[in-house]
Amino acid sequence: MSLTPANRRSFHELGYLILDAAVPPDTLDAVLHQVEPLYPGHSFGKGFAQPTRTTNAWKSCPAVHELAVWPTILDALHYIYGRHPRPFQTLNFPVSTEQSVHADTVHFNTLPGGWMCGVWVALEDIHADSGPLVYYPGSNQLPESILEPLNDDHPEGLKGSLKYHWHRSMVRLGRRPDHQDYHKYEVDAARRLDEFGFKPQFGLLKRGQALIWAANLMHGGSARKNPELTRHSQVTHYFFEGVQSFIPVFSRGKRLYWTAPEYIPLARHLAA
Ligand SMILES: O=C(O)CCC(=O)C(=O)O
Repeated sequence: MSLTPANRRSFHELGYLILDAAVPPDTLDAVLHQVEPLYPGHSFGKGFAQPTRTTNAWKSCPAVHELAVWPTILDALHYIYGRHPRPFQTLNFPVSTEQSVHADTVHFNTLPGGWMCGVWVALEDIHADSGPLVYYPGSNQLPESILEPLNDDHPEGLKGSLKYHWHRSMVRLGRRPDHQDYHKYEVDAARRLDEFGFKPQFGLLKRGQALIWAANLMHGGSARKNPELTRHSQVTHYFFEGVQSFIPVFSRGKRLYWTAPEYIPLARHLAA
């Protein structure tokens, strides 16, 4: 699929773009097959599958690596950003994470700003009841959130339950619950979406389609209406050449928490 200037403008305005990534079915099957053993003790058909993700499977699964550096995707990113993309993390999900709505700018950010994106690839046709990706077109234009000013600006009534919610959400994220303010961010994100009247859209993608999201686009995993359904997908996160990266949730004021990501090699096939 060749993109047009209109696609590029639309991406920067709305914060997302759906692309036919033209990945052959054999490659998508190979991803599914190779990540399966990385979900130990899974129970896709019975309630909540744990874990809901495996991180950086590209290191051991050649097909995950191949999808992370798939030429159609890299070319699309180069076209819409005008710089070479540099993949730095893969996530594979067997089901919806039900992860609260957030923008990646609180997890990964760059200097100069805005040079990060995520690409979510459907490994199967996505059913409306499986908990599709949810995203809020245009929310990428909101000012970026930072965690510190959120301290104590939430209603009193929420305080008792904050710790519990924050713990749950961090466990769902596959992280240790050690960012004390994270749930306050989620509460604030939901409040801002509501206040500015952003409407959700759901990623009912066909197998092999990809949704590119801008770093500041609000998105998450919607609720699984039918827990019997799988929702296999792969997300790859990218920075772009020539930028420095940091982790906002670990940064304090002007003291940014710089990172040196382990970039995913662009050569398509890993040595055996
Ligand atoms: O696919 C999902 O369930 C959520 C993915 C997500 O929000 C993310 O990777 O940042």
